[in-house]
Order: sequence, then structure tokens, then C-alpha cells
Amino acid sequence: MMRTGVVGWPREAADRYVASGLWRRRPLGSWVWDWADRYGHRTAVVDGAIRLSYREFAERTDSLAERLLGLGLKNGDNLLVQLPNCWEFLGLFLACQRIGVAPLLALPAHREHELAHLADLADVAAIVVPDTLRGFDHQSLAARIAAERRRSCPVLVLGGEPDPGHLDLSAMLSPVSGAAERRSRLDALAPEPEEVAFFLLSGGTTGLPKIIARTHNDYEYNVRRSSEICGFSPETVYLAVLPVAHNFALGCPGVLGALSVGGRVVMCPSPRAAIAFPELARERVTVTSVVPAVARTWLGAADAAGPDLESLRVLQVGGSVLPADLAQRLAPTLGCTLQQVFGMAEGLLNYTRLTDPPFVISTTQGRPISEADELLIVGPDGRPVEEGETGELLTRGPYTPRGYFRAPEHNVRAYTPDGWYRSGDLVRRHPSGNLVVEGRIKDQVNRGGEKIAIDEVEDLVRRVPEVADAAAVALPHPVLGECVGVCVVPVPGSEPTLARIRAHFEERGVAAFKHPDELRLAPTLPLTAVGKVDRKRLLDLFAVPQPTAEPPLG
Ligand code: OOB
Repeated sequence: MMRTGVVGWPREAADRYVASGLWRRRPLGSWVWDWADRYGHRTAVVDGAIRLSYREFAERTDSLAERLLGLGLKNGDNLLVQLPNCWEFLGLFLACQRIGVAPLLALPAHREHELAHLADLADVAAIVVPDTLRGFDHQSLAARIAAERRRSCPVLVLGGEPDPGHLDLSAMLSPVSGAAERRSRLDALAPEPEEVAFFLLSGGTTGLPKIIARTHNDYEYNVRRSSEICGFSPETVYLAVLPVAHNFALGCPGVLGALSVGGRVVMCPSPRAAIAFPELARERVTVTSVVPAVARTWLGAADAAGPDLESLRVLQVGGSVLPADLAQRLAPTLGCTLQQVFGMAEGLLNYTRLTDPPFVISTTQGRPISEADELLIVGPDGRPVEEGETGELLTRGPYTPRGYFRAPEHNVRAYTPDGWYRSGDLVRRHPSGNLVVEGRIKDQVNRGGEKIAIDEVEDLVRRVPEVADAAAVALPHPVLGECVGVCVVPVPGSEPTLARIRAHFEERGVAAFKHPDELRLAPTLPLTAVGKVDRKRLLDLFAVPQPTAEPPLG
């Protein structure tokens, strides 16, 4: 069942990827029993007190797949999933893969503003949420979104008490007898490998998050090749601390990479050192992946507490710029090898190799995983720059889709006519052959790895009644790397405050990481000669503290 609005690879490229063995034409759902047959009694996943073997995991996954069919879900349907790091996420993800249902992976931080838009755009057939998480009532929010859908839209709930009419995800994952027959029944429903397996979200540069459709073919390769490069093996114990709904922890190589080689996955609900370190020690974790902001807090915690991190062999860091000083201190302090990862939900992955010399690991962001990855570094005129010079990175390849899902107008800007993805990242090639990320030209704030489209923030701020005009900018931040600054032209006679603007974001149900961190008021916005917002002068406004009666935020 082909979905509409998916931009596929041209026939010629697809044939080439199949002929060269990169695409194996296997649906992701075939993993479930491949793994169980090979690693049956080994532990697949640990989540608090729960430990499941590969076989138990396969049986529960298939039981859920059949119950999803019972709800009326079918090949070609999409499902909105918002779950924290838990084993049920994996069971649900793979149950969907068995039957051709594509989960759309929202982040736990997303709220009504984002989820309602995603549910509409992907026309989802069901919604899966936790009951509550960090004090937020996800179940009620899901009920509201489901009620607005044209078609019937079941709500599946994890934990707590499902409201009347809602379904209990844990109960749906309980094993039912008859595994062998169910296995063959479900095998017969396997989707075609060139179809959409699931959807990732892009931070995006315009408006609400864009959706990236990843196919079975492309993601199977993404995970397999990542596992090879990162040396994953049956001895691998992977700690999932970043949200598994994000590409990094999901498949780079992440939880799927660890399982696909018979390793063990440990689900951790938070990246805070106080929670992650005891988990790491208890399960003898060998590898994990974090954003630089988390790496920095771990460094402090490791210095202070001297906890038992002895089992850790590799720390992957990516998602935003890793400052050189931090890069140099990580390996010696945590007693492991650092691996820098420069990746994107849109596809292309770069890793420093575990065998790269230490100075290459600490000063570059790695190189592509595939010989079939095509990279261009171009100047403002669109032509390739000289070797070693900085320019915008454009890419195509076997796991980089050729366009966003159902976004034709945006695709005209984000992709070239011949299918190159314009990353908006400024890079140069280091003499080692690795890439160095030098900056970016996209209008985005990278707040501790979370991507925020500048124009989405500006649009939301302009809706505050006291605001006549607004512009947003990425401000430097000591821990997060960047945070969100907004400059506001007030409506005459009014004096909007940061608290007021944040309250407005809260009321509209905007994810908290997008709420402005700093505010400046100005009589007019600084403009360039051609009348565009001058972001450099905007930044200067934040260099001087704002004289204000408001107490600084704690
Ligand atoms: C990862 O994916 P996304 O989709 O959240 O963000 C992609 C963007 C890149 O275009 C780049 O602007 C930035 O995040 N980025 C980095 C970086 N890694 C990503 N900027 C500087 N240094 C790095 N190492 O962030 C992502 C996906 C898969 C694996 C790892 C990260």
C-alpha cells in the first residue's frame, strides 16, 4: 500500500542500491524472528525491573501486532506515537513493522501545537501515549486530538488507568499462545521493502516540524552499516538515554543496532547523571550516545562522584557542536573512546572511526558511513568550493530520502531538482578526509541538540497581543550551546515580559524547549539594507543586559 506524498528514489538509484547489496529488500519486521531465532534466550531489553529475552520480546511483539490488526489497523496506515524510553516503545515499533503500519515518532516534549499538526498531516489512524509523564497529562491531550480526527482514531495508553474507550498498551503486549502459527500469519502480511517503515521528525527551518519518511530498505542499511562501523557485537550493552524517538538513539546504531547483533538494550528514562550513571554501572553498559550538553553535565558528575563507569567503552556524541575543550576531556575523564556523530533525521550519517587518531576524533565530526553517500560542499553560488574550503553541505545517498513527506512547496527549497538534500550546515573537509562542521546557514536554533525553527518562534511571539513585531535569534549558552532569544517591538503603551510570552507559548501547547529564553524590547527591529532582519545586529542587542524590573529567571 503506497502512501501518497512520499518522494521515492529514482528507479536508477534504487536499482543500483539493490544491485550493490546495500538494500537487501527485507522489511524491518523480519528482524523480530531473525533475532529471536539467533539469540533466543539472551536478554534483549532491560527496563527497570523488567528483563525480556529475544524470544519473549518476539512473542509479545507479535501478540501486539495481531491485536493492532484486530483494532482495524492495516498496511498503509500511520500511527502517532509519543512514548518515553521504555521497552514497550520497541515492542510497538516492531509490531507496526510486522504489518506495514508506520509509526510517526513524536518526542515526549511535544504538545498540542506539534501533535495536532502531525496527526493531521499524516492522517493518523491511532495515537499512542503515556498516561502522564513528568506531570503532564498526555492521555487527555491524545483524547482531544483523536476527537478532532475525521475517522475513528483509537487511543492506546501506557501506564496508569486508561480512560473509558481507551486501550491499555501493556495489556496488548501480553503474550498469547500459538506463537508459531501467529508468526506465519504475520509473515504473510509483511510490507514491501521500498515502502515507508516509519516517520522521523525534522527540526526544520520553517514552520512546524517536517516529516521524513524512512523506508525499510534505507533504514535497514542505516542500522546495519552503523553497527559495523561502531563495532557493535553480542557483547554490546547499549544505554538509551536520549529519546529513542530520535534517529540517533533509535538507529545510529542505537537500540536497533544493538539488538540486530544480539546485544542488550537498557532503557533509561532520563540522561541525568544521577539516573543514568547507576544504570550504566548496574548493567555494565559498553556504549551510549548523548548530545554535547549532556556530555558536559556527565563530565562534571564523573569528576565529582567518581562513579563506576569502568564498563563504558565508547561514548558517542552528536546532535550539535561539541566544543574542542569538552571533546578533549571526555575520553580521559570517562575512561572510554569518544566517537563524534554528525547526523540528521533526513539521512546522512558521519562518524569518527574508533581507530581514528585522538586529534581527529576530538576535532572532526566524522565521515559518511557509505561509499554510496554523495557529498557536495558548495559556495553561495551553488558551485563546489575548493578542497578544504567551507561551504554548504549537500547530499544524496542510499539512506537519504529525496524529499520530505507531503511538503512539496518546502521540498522545492530544501532539495535541488536532482535530489540533493540541502543540509543548511556549513562544513569543510579536514585533511584526514573527515568533515568539520563550521556553522550553519539555516534559520534554526540548536538548543542542546533540540532543533527549533526561527520562524516558528517568531510567528508564535507575534501572536501575543502586546507584540507588534518580533524576531528570534540563536544566543550562545554555556551548557546548551545555544538558546532562544527574541527581540520584540511592543504595541504602543504595552510592555510584554518574558514571563508573559512564555505563558502564551504554554497556553498554545508549544513544546517547552521552544519557549524563548531571553527577551529584548526595541522600538524597531534592526534591518539590513534590503529590509531583512539583521541577525548580527539582533545578536548585539543581547550583549547588553536589558534594564528591566523583572527578576532574572531562576
Ligand atoms: C541529529 O539529527 P537532527 O535531525 O536532530 O538534526 C540534524 C542537524 C544537522 O543538520 C546539524 O545542523 C546538527 O543537527 N548536527 C550537528 C552535529 N550533529 C547534528 N552539528 C554539529 N556537530 C554535530 N556532531 O542531530 C542526529 C541524527 C543522527 C545521529 C546524530 C545526530
